[in-house]
Amino acid sequence: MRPVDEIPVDPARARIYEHGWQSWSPTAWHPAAGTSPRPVRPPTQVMSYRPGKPAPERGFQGEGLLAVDPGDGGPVRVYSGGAEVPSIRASLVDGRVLVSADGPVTMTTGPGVAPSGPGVGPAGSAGADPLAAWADDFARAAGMGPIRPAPTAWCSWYHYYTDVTEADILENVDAIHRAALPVDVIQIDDGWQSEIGDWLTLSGRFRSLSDLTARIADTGRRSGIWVAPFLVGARSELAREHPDWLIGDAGHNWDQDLRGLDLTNPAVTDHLRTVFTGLRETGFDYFKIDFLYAGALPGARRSDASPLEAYTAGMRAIREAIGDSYLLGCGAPILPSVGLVDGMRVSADVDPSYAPHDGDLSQPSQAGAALSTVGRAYQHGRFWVNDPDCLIVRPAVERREEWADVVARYGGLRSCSDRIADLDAWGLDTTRHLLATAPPPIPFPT
Ligand code: 9PG
Repeated sequence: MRPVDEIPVDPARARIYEHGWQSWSPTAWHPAAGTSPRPVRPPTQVMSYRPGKPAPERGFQGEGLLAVDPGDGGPVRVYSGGAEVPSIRASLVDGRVLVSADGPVTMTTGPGVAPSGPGVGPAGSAGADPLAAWADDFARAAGMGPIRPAPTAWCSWYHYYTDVTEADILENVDAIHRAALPVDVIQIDDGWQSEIGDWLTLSGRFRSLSDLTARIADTGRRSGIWVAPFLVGARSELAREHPDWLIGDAGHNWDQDLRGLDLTNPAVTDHLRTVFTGLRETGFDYFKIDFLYAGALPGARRSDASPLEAYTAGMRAIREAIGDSYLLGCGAPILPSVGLVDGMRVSADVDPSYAPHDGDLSQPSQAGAALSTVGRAYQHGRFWVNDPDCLIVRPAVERREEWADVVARYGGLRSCSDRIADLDAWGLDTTRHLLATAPPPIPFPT
């Protein structure tokens, strides 16, 4: 880490904005005297924070972006780095915020002070959001084209999880149709595939994807599918057949160790083209691509391309294969994905429980999902359409009205994920209303 700046602040009012590496990494404004969320269990550093870049014990570490509001009425200073996304640290020492970084960083000052609201900025402040101004410049530098409006979707994950069956999908297609819910896309999530990495074969709970997409099309809807294209499970056939395609440690989930793919290997990008071309031909034109961090793991690859050059090549191969299908990123390095996806998950997973089970705000919980949805609100309409994660409003969801309010205010992409039959009248009305009122792909009013 090299020193970058030293700012005298009002220690009681100063705030620091820490931008996390990927979709699930907590992202918010914090009191400068505090410490940001940390992984509670070791594998979480890789899976939900930044692999190989643990934050210091105290203070803050933004990945490619950090901002300091001195709390004395002075301008907000926004620190950001280039293509390799430096880690930028800040800590409060004797009335000064010390900023350091492990790569080149530039500083801009915002036109105003950070917006107010819980977790958003200092109480009582008002004015233009300096992060919005920074994001306008970043998008321009990334050569961003126009942002397409997102379709509305129903997603199988937050009720069925990995146990989802073809019959479950059809039950909900039918219920959505009968209730005339304004759902454009039926999105099949994790559980359809035979293994993580084996995207050409089905789990025992699905019989035929082409029959399923045809049934969905019969109701006038489109089909969407979840794939974790850069992730490989130890149990998969792909891991057995192509050990030379694998890189790094991508964590542990589904009771198995996980690796990433070497996206600098042309055989790997050819394989990805085959997978996505096949899914497109099966009738899908909406792709939720997940665990994308696994394509950008640190470490050596076949060619000497950097991890983020490799990541970009993998993303481009997918885009080529799916044409103008809708592309939603998830578990994705945020800043390196600008210009590569239509929509982006900007938060940790939502969950029927309000608080994360282990206290880690990168883990499934309404609190974690709301934190970064608010903390990245300015990215909507500038980088892509923000996906705050699915609306869930069945009676079993704790503090469901609060989650519906977050989606109403900060949700760009509107998707729902309850079993429709479980909804009571309030849940069904709220789902219908929020799906029908998706905002345009332009920045939220501040
Ligand atoms: C499917 C899910 C859903 C969800 C995604 C993603 O082990 N983990 O750290 C872990 C993190 C996130 C996660 C699952 C596991 O959720 O965000 O919407 O698609 O994958 O498995």
